[in-house]
Amino acid sequence: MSFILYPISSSNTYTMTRLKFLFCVFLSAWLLNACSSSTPEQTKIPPTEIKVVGESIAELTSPPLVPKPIGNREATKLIVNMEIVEKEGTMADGVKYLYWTFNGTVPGSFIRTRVGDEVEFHLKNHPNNKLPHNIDLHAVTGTGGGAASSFVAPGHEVTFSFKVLNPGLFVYHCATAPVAMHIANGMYGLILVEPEGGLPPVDKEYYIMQGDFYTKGKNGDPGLQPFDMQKAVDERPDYVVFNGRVGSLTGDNSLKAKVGETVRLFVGNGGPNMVSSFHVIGEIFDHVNVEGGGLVNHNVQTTLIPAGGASIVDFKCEVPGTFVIVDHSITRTFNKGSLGMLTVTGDENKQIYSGKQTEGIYQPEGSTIQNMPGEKVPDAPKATSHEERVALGKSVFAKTCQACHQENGQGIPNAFPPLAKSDFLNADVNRAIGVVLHGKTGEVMVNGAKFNGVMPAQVLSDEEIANVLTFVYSSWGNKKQEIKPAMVASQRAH
Ligand code: HEC
Ligand SMILES: [Cu+2]
Repeated sequence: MSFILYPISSSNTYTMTRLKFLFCVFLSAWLLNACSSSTPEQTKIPPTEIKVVGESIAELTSPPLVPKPIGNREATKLIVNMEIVEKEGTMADGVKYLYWTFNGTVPGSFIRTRVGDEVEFHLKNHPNNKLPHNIDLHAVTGTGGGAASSFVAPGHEVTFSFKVLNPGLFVYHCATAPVAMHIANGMYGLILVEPEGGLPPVDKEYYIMQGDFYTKGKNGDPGLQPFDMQKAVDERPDYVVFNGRVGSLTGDNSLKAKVGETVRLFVGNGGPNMVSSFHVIGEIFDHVNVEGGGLVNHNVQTTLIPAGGASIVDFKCEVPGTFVIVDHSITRTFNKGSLGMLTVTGDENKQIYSGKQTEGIYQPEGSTIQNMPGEKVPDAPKATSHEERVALGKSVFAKTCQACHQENGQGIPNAFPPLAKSDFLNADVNRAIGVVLHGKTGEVMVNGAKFNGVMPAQVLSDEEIANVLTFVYSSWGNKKQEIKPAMVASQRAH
């Protein structure tokens, strides 16, 4: 947390002038000329009249990097050289995709300007490309954001100029028909327009852009995957990712910072369709330039980034750890790829975050006895017959297993495997006892379907485990076996 004033809007001085003016009008009704002695406010130069000094070539960077801050430099003529490249790349392990790119990356190069700059944009379409393209920059005031003037065939270059009038973080994208296809193939990026005097300094700045991808095959299907227009029309993406691919910001690619540093993320959403619920797990944004504009919000958990929109967020890294960057529309994160990481190194601060202090057993709803580790499990009634064991086991099942495996043992696809007619269960009794005793993680195949979840170890007595498994084995088409407490005891000893 910090409380620096945080304007990106250069209209703040204007607002102040107005307020002061109204204040004066109000006051002067009571005290004649009370304000007349004050010198006239230094009036802000309208952006259209900001003088351009000299000329320079824009520094462009590939994600997740951004060019260095503008700081106090005067408005200038800024030359931007952008090359369109159609090229094959990796969407995920074993999955290839033919990307269409601005400067060879998805998202395209980051462009950093300041209000009043006169941008001379050179757009080149590589001769090996198959298609014409163009660019629509949301920072442009003018028809099509430059699209009409920038339409360019393979092997050609076009030039157009614009003056940047509004500070903020803006998306650029290709706008050649079919637009959805050009965007879906990766043709988007960000252009930052800094206000007069620049943004408040921070220690680290990074560039992240979300995009949704539509492939002929399902998520994970290997090989070169062509674009699927119908899925795009239906808004059913197979991949929702940061920076063009699964894993662009994880492991070795994760963003880095040190404890004590402030981090600013320039976050865009290329879409073409999905709206992002942008969140960093374990951090709170100290400032958010809402929608990339001049409105600054504070203390924000999740910020909404529209398709074709952006946001600037920053926060201070107070404690070390891995902070997971997500679209909080969470199946996208865990099933479609929108997961990144920020690794913060440095000293712990136990006052801000203690880490794990104690651990007890927590069982989900419908569960049984809550025992602390080492506590004795209470005695359960002893069954004297198979039928009695089934009856007792049924109530253990209802209290303990049903929440996950469901009332008739049918499970839930992709989450909890079935116990009804389970080939895995019926193949090996001791293994099944082991699963209940010790829990289970990792991949498991049940009746031809893959599961990869976590079954917590069950805190039950030998008697109860014998009962519940006897009930399970005697129900729903399973192989009618009685499990004796001694069998459980011998597995427990393993
Ligand atoms: C919190 C949810 C949860 C609870 C409660 C739970 N399980 Fe499971 N169970 C799972 C998951 C998830 C798996 C698959 C684990 C994996 O992917 O490795 C599983 C796997 C199994 C398997 C092996 C796979 C199969 O379908 O044959 C058996 C047997 C089993 N559980 C029995 C039980 C019994 C009996 C109980 C109650 C005493 C129970 N489970 C309670 C979630 C649960
Ligand atoms: Cu294009």
